[in-house]
Amino acid sequence: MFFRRILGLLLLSTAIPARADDGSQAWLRYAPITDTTRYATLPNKIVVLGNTPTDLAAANELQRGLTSMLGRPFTISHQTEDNTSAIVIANLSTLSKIFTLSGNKLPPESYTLGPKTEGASHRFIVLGADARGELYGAFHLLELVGTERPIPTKPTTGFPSSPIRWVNQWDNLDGTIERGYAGRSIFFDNGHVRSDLTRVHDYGRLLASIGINGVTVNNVNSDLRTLSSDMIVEFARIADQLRPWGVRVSLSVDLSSPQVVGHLPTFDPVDPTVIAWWQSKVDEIYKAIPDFAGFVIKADSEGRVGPSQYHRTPAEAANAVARALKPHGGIVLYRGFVYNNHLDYNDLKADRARAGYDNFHALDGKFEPNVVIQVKHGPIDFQVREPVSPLFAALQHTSQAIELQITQEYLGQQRHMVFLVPMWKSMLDADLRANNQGTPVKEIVEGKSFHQPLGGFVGVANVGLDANWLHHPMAMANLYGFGKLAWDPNLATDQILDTWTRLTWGNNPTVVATINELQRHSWHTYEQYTGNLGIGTLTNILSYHFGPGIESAERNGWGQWFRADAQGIGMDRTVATGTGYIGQYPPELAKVYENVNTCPDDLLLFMHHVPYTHVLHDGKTVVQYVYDAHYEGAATAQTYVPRWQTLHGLIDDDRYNETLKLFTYQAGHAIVWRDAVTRWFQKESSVPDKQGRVGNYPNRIEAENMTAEGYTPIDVKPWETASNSKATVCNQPTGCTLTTALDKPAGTYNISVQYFDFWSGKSKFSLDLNGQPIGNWIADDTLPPARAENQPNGDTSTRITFPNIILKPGDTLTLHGIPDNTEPAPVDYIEITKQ
Ligand code: GCV
Repeated sequence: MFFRRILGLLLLSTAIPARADDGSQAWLRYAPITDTTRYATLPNKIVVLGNTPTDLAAANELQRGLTSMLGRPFTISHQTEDNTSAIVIANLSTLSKIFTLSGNKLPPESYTLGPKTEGASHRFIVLGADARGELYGAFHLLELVGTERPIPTKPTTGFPSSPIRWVNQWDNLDGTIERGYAGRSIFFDNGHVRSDLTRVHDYGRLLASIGINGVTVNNVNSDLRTLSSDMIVEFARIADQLRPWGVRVSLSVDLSSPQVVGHLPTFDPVDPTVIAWWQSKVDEIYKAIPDFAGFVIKADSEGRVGPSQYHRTPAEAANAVARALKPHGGIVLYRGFVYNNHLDYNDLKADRARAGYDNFHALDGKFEPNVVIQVKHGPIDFQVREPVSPLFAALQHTSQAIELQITQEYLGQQRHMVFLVPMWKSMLDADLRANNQGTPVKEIVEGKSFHQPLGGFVGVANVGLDANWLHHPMAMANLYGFGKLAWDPNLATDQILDTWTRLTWGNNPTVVATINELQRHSWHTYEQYTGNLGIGTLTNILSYHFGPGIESAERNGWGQWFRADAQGIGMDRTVATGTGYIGQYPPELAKVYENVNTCPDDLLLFMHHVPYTHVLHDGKTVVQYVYDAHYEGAATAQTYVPRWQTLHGLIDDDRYNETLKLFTYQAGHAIVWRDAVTRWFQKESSVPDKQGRVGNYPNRIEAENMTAEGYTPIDVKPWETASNSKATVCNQPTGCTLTTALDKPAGTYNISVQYFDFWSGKSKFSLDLNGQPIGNWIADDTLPPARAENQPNGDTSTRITFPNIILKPGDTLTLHGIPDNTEPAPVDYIEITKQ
């Protein structure tokens, strides 16, 4: 008896392990909450008045979520007389079955939540303007319970900011995803729609829970078979999966389709045969997909054909397609991302940033009402920092949607944690001062500023088959945050973050505070170690947009230039002496940017060419700022692992370990970035780092300076992506060794090995101290994430660290490497730091 009590006490005092979690439920985990009493007034019965798949989805979701979170069974009934005490799910038309509605005017897709008590009957009403509104109301109620917040005590209404709240997926029909970093497509495989669309159904649920109402399922670089009759039948299967969730399918289409698919001699958008083709093709689509949302069009951009081939304008092309969609209620999202990628670097007036405005502003007012121009948030391409696109202010008679990128193409590809809501908020809140009035971007795209009928938000999501959708557990905050901002761009960053964290990781205060704090500044940190002062992400833009590759941006036709030379750096975009880009902004804002003294420092190098010694508002020179920011950012990235480790045991092991691995990787890669960028600036500017850090690494032993058996040194390209610009490689199948004698004072150290991990092989490594093993590992990470990369450079450089190693003078350290396939067990350096 006594022992049993002791055992019981022991069991009670042991933390209950969190349940296993593969991340697939994201923020819809419905984990049991601790204080269920405050929801005691929610009746156990759910009465759903309608019978459409969306009505039922709302009821099932409430049942599933409330049962799981509150730990008592909820039942679903369709009997209206059963509603004496019930949660009633209804919309404006179904509710009239039990109540007389007087003057209910809910905007489309909105909801009202609240109790309604009459005598002994206690009802909690989830009233949607329509079926989608019911669903959004149900998810809102579940969110309140999941975050342990009070539920409404009087009717509370929620409504979306704008009608377009879409995600784009850049999925190819073969199953790959352009700029996708979380596995293969959930939609396609091997040229067809997948037979098993379970994940698509689950994706619809996730999207509905954050108010998204449309998905463009295929890449904007559209496969030319997209509009073939066979494919349309297949796309209809995707639409069937998403329909219950109120999510409509749209397609990216290539403007040459009338010619390629329809076999017409032309695709000239004003040709009558082409117009007729679009009409019959659209009619065919609506037969298969009655709620089809419309088309996204990328044309005259990055090798895609377009109306310019026939000397037609984007308006003529967009309108031809839009007129075909109009009778069915469909829309065209025509992308503003039209630019020439063969610019002349020697032309000092050439400027890619000008392209959006130059191509579209004269067309303002010439588009059909069901055309929306989809504008990337900045004028270049989702860099770590850009000004907001001036096109938003220039289109005052045209509906617009802002395109934001959830997939982290230039922002660490879901191997670095970068919480993007603060960046998006800065774009949405940016006040362009069009017509000398307050015109924040969010109000322009909502259609408010210029009284446009349509508008909204498009997020490039690129989820994949990885169980947790985006690969990095933290990255899901971006998908969630995108939906929340599209619903209400006035929501505060902290509110979005805190809600996501609670729903995803639980309400434990330590967990919530730690994760919120990790995420909150992560964009700033990433900016610090990848590209400062508006210069852009200094990544290899000719390759995977992942690791550092600084000069790749210069001297080519892509126009992501920063025009560095020995004296200075930055694009002169002024009206006075530069490309004139600044003149595309409304005058009040242009005046701020034009003057180097009033231009905000974080956009300085985007707008101006300045000497490296130009003094910023905080008193630092440009070059010293770059050094300091990189050291500070990389140092912050080193704190992620120990901060995360404080959560061990407080969250499930699966997601704990997955995140720990990613933070460990990020810490190492942040150092690769730091060293590459700071060394490059020091070389280019010839201005040394005042703190003497750059190029001076006293704790490093370069691999090429160690005693080698079999290993040979090679030059790394670009030079800045390896320490001392060299790696050593082993071309002996049996393996090679690097040995060094240590002269460290006796003590406890961390030993890090910086090596390169290619896709093409799984080299084996082991590290010995005085012949005793410290550790061994296999270079089997799939880095860079997107594709195969088989060179030592900033994409493939990675590190492993062994902590708590006791050293004394005279120790001998030996690294063994065994190559695999075409990966020659490449090594950069070993770094030994005091614990
Ligand atoms: C889908 C950038 C990306 C491309 C992308 C393009 C676009 O250039 O690197 O992968 O193509 O933008 O948005 O169309």
